[in-house]
Amino acid sequence: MSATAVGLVASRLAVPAASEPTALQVRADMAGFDPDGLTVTAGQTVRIEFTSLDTAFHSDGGGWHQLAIDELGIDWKVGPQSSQVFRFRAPDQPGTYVWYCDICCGGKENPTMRGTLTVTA
Ligand SMILES: [Cu+2]
Repeated sequence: MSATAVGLVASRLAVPAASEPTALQVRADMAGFDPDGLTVTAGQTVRIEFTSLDTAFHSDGGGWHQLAIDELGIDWKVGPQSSQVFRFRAPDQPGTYVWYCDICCGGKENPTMRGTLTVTA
């Protein structure tokens, strides 16, 4: 590892490192999702590592965040400053699906805590 890489790692100590860098990365904090959109191919098995950047000291949700897509039966939750890799099979039909977090920030009606999954042919 080069000195530059070590410096980058040290400057990002507050952010949990991805445990599976080859998975699609989605991070959540009180400001929303990063990124707030993903594109996957229809019928593919997709791995998403979902990370909460917030600490347990948040009064609004205790640092937990959710990524839910009702139409696909997805309801993933991660605890404060932790991550988990989830797998799902993208639907066969191309389309767009809105995901949301219903834990914090006023819940699923808050447009900040939303993202879009795009399924392409
Ligand atoms: Cu949230």
